[in-house]
Amino acid sequence: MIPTITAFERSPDRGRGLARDMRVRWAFEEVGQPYDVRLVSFDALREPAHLALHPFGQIPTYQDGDLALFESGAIVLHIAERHAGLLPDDANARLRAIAWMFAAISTVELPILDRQNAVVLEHSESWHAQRLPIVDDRIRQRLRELSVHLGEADWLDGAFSAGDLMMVTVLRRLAASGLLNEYPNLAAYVARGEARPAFRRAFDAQLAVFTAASAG
Ligand code: GTB
Repeated sequence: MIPTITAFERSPDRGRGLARDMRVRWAFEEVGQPYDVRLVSFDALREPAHLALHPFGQIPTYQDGDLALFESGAIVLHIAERHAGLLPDDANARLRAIAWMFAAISTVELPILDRQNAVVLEHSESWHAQRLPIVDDRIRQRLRELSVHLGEADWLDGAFSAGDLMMVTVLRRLAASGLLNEYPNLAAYVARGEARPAFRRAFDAQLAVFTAASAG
C-alpha cells in the first residue's frame, strides 16, 4: 500500500518548498518509499473530512491503511522508523537523532515562526519596527548556538539523519531574512541538504504542483 499525504493545492510559498509537506516528501525520497499526494484547498482544510484527519485543519496529513497521522515531525519519525536510511542503528545515536528532530521543531523553529508572524501579520502595527530586531536577535541566539555545535562537521551528529532533514527544512524558512548568511557554516549546511538528490526530487515534485496550479 502506498501512503498518501496531503499538501496545498496552491501553496502560498509559490513553490519554494517551505510548506511542511516538503519535509515529509523529502523523508519519503530519502528512504525510497513511493507516496501519493492528495491536494487540498484552504476551504477543504476546514471541512469535517479533513478535520477528522487533522484536528487543527492543516497540512500535512499521512494515511496508510488504518493509520492516520498529523504533525510533520511525527510523520517523518514514523517514516524514519519504518525504513532504513534516516536513523542510525546504534540505539543511543538513534535517540540523539530524534532529539535533533525535536530541537529543530521546538527550539529552533519557534523563534523563526515568530518572525514569520511578525512580518506577515504585524507589519502594519506601530511597534513592528521595534519588535522585529528583538525577534531577529532571538533567532540569532539559536543560530549562534547551532553554528557552534555544527562547527566544521557536515551534519549534526555523524551521518545525515532525520534530525538534519528537519533542521534543514526549518532553517530554509530564513532564506528571505538574510539571517542565515551571518553564519556561513549553517548556510553551507543548508546548501548541503538541498544538494541531496532526495531533496531535489521532493522539491521538484512540490514545485510541479505549484506550476500546474498557476498554469491552470
Ligand atoms: N506543527 C504542524 C506540522 O509540523 O505539521 C504545523 C502544520 C502547518 O503549520 N501547516 C500549515 C497549514 O496547513 C502549512 S505549512 N496552514 C493552514 C492553516 O493553518 O490554515 C506552513 C507554511 C505556510 C506557508 C508558508 N509560506 O508561504 O512560505 C510556509 C509555511
